[in-house]
Amino acid sequence: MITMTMVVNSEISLFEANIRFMGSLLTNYALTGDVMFRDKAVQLAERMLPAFQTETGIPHSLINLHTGMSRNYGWASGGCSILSELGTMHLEFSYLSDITGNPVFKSKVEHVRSTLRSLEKPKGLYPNFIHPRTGKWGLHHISLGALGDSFYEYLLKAWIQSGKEDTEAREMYEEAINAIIDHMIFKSPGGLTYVSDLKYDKVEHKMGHLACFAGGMFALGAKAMDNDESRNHMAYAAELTRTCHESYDRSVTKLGPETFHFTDKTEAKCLKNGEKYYILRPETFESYFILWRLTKDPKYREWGWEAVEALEKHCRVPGGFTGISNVYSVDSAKDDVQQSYFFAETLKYLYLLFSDDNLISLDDWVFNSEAHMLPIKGNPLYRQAPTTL
Ligand code: DMJ
Repeated sequence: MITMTMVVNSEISLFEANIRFMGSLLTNYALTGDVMFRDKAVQLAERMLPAFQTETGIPHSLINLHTGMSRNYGWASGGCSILSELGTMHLEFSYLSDITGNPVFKSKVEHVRSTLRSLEKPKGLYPNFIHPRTGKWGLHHISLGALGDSFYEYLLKAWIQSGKEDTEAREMYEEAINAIIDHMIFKSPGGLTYVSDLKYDKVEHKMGHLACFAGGMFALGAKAMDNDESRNHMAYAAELTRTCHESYDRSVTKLGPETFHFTDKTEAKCLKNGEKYYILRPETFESYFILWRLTKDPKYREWGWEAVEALEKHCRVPGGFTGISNVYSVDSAKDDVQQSYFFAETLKYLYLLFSDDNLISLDDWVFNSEAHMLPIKGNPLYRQAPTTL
């Protein structure tokens, strides 16, 4: 059969192409066994590979899939690559090698990870920026939210996905999370636990909505590690998720702002006008879902239902769902954008929160950063290529 491939001649984000397009192709292959999905994933990955052709092997952020030209954003600390982007390729590229028998994809992401591992880290923390030519850190901005988030998520999930064989991933996860616990987690005077951004030694005392995935990550890590640390990590999971719920509960719409601050006077509320928006993000519901599955505490379903009602009330419009610009106003302006992650993640996590545990069991699947499910080794749907067995 002759197939024709049209490749758009413009730049796209390597990270977004990976988590959204690659992730969904791989999930569809796992679920159906239809090689069309696997082969499309290979075509896409081969066109993404030139982004890794840098002096260090650390990929650029942007790639033109037609020409193979790649580069970084100018705003990213003098042309650096971004931690959450370069560190969020591992699940997909590693799985693609396993289902095709072609080691090239896995070798790229393994090299990125071992490069990161070999670097000296400030207080054991990973800055958000690294230069792909020099292999040196850029600005020492550190975050479990924007620009950092899914790097940590993928360390843990790579270990889980590998059937716990990938011990490098586990060690790096544990080291990174312990450094985060030591330097970035705080408790407010009102008793709310939050994970703050750091700029060098300066603590920002704010949490981004994106960082609300961390409750689920700590919980998943606690369950997978099953050791002396687990109880502690589970407590952080519950506390961080409660704080994210508070950021929703303290608004009139019962939806959470993009960032929320902790000062002497205010806790878990946004103090900056330009950051009071809610753009249909999933992270808080992702944590409700994982914590529900692992604890069976009914409050997570109650909180999830509050969210469903708030989405219906404030975000539903005749054509679908929209973001809003101010969660503290009942008649906020709407942004008229229905993000694709609303379907891939937000609705999926809310649906799974109210489903039986055996629908996409956490024992058999890991979710990529866009909530596309990838099988864990040992799941019969892993479909490993015979040559890699
Ligand atoms: C999603 O595209 C992914 O979860 C990504 O990793 C960061 N967050 C957005 C949705 O908020």
